[in-house]
Amino acid sequence: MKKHIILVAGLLLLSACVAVDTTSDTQGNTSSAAASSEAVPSAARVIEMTATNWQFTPAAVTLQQGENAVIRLAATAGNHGFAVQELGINEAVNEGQTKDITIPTDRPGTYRFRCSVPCGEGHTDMTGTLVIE
Ligand SMILES: [Cu+2]
Repeated sequence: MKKHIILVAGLLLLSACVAVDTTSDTQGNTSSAAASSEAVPSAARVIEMTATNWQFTPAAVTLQQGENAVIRLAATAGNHGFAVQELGINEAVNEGQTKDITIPTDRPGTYRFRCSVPCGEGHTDMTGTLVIE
């Protein structure tokens, strides 16, 4: 089930931006996705997310309390950031890069994530919702 979700997300990524040459090999290749990321626990759930001008896709993520979760953020257009102030997360991802962001899930709640890198006119609208339930 999870592999199917990852595969679908990977295909979406692929179709959304064929020009991106990411360092990970997750695009359509789920079998080695976990092994390619040394910092990610093998049991972690990976949520594929893209940052473009000017939105995160998906813009809503729901995680379970206590699970190991990683948001694999690909900046497919523009330089962006991913910040959750309450969780102490602030990562910058340049265009063409993919970064794995480990999400602490020990505190349930609804959090706002936002772009933390000034990226143009839509910057302040670049937000999303992270729910830990
Ligand atoms: Cu921005």
